[in-house]
Amino acid sequence: MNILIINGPNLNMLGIREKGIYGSETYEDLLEYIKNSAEELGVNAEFFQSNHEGALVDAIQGAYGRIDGIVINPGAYTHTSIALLDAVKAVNIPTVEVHISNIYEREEFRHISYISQACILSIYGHGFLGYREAILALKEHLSNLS
Ligand code: CA2
Repeated sequence: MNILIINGPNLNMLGIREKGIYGSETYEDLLEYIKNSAEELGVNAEFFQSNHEGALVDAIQGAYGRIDGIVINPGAYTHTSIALLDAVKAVNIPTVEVHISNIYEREEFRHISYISQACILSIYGHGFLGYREAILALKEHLSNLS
């Protein structure tokens, strides 16, 4: 089972500022955590991070025919991007949305998630654990399909 983990803008800056919201661990720590989780859960994980909306769309399109499930934290594009929503709809790959923080308990502009409409599940406010939960949910979802 091949899973693509996509992280959007500024997630590469984790641990540098706003530690009260996102914690003090870095993006490299996050990758390490997801790699270990994926290994334990017996899935093959591939990683992509970009600060550019079009590059994120390209990564989703590039998953077509190759990847069984997507875990995506679109960062601030969550709240603005119809292009990312359309990309997930276009490839029709089971996708789980993850947010480290609880976007629904923060500023009102973070309460909208366009991509959630195309996702089988949205996980928010569980920190790094949310990524592990997302992989597990995809595993369950995909095993129910086969
Ligand atoms: O909670 C999440 O995972 C978010 O997707 C993180 C995004 C934010 O725009 C979303 O509303 C919620 C931000 C990514 C990290 O941004 C940083 C900001 C300052 C310092 C370090 C990272």
